Amino acid sequence: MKYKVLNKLKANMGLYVSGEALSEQLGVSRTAVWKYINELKSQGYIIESSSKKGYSLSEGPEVISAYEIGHGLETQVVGKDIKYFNELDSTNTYAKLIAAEGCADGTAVIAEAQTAGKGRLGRGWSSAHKKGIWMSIVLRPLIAPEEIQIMTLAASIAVAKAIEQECHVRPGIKWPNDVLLESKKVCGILTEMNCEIERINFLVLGIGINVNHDMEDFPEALREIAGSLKECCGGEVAEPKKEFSRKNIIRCILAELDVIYRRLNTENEEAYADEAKQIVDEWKKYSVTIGRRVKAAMKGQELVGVATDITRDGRLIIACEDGSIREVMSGEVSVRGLLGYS
Ligand code: BTX
Repeated sequence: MKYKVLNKLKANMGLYVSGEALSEQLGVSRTAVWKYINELKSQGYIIESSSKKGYSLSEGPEVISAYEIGHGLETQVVGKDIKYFNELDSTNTYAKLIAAEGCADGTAVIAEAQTAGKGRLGRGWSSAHKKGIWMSIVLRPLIAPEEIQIMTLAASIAVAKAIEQECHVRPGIKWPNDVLLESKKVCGILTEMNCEIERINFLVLGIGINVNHDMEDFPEALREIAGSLKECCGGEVAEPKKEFSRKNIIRCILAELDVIYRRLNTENEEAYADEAKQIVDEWKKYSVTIGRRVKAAMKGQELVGVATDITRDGRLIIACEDGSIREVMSGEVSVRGLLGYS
């Protein structure tokens, strides 16, 4: 009902709607209307109240909520259930918890801030309040555990496409799934999996995107390598930079992932192979890794060479300086010229 009140106000943006009209049209008491208005205000909506004229919603800072993201979202699996929080330690940690308790396939967990955001390999992820997108998606794919990399490539493609749509720039993807703009890291993806030998019970795709950060919103140690959409494509320095809609970007990612996930989630091997090939081909179009000199840490060994391609299941192929050809499945790969590797 609260959102019915909101929709009436949205339909009359900037104009007053009387408490009486709202109460009559929605069939609730005026006290109930007043209660819903207060709840909406506490969520961040800017609503003027006048004892004579009623209530008026004005354009204010973007409000994100499960309702705002999910309303009108035409996905079939991904984002059908959205859990929204003002703050969590880590959306991945929470998502794993609810996944183990049996939450629906495609459930998305979103927080305005993370107090212990996680990066890969035990690293941290800086997650400033209301500046970025800190989101984890629970998936229960039919694919084998060793094919999981394809899902993380798919996630980075969904993020890249969402950035293209919202910011009208083309990002690059550093293997496996750092999304970069102007050589700065604007997005990181952490995939965690719970599996048996032959099947995945669930996986959690954790997506962190720096959206409306100014440089001072990043800890000092990150300012050389981290960037935000606002910093990288919000306009000239002299002008107030443009902020981007986190809601639109989230909705776009959920929609993209929904399509890819449903196509991949098939027991028909030919259809799966075809879809995986399309993902790999699409990923390569965004790659800022292939054809570049790379350093990779693998089982305590350092591989140095040129990244030549990725395999059908997303492994990076490196033509090493010692003449060997190696495939890297996970771990850290530095690309010369990017993020501090010179
Ligand atoms: P990563 O290991 O590739 O990147 C982590 C490294 O990146 C850090 O060690 C630091 O140097 C740098 N870094 C930390 N925070 C940021 C930032 N905001 N922007 C740019 N660089 C940064 C990438 O790991 C995976 C990150 C996933 C984050 C999401 S957020 C939602 C979900 N929940 C959660 O706890 N993690 C994921």
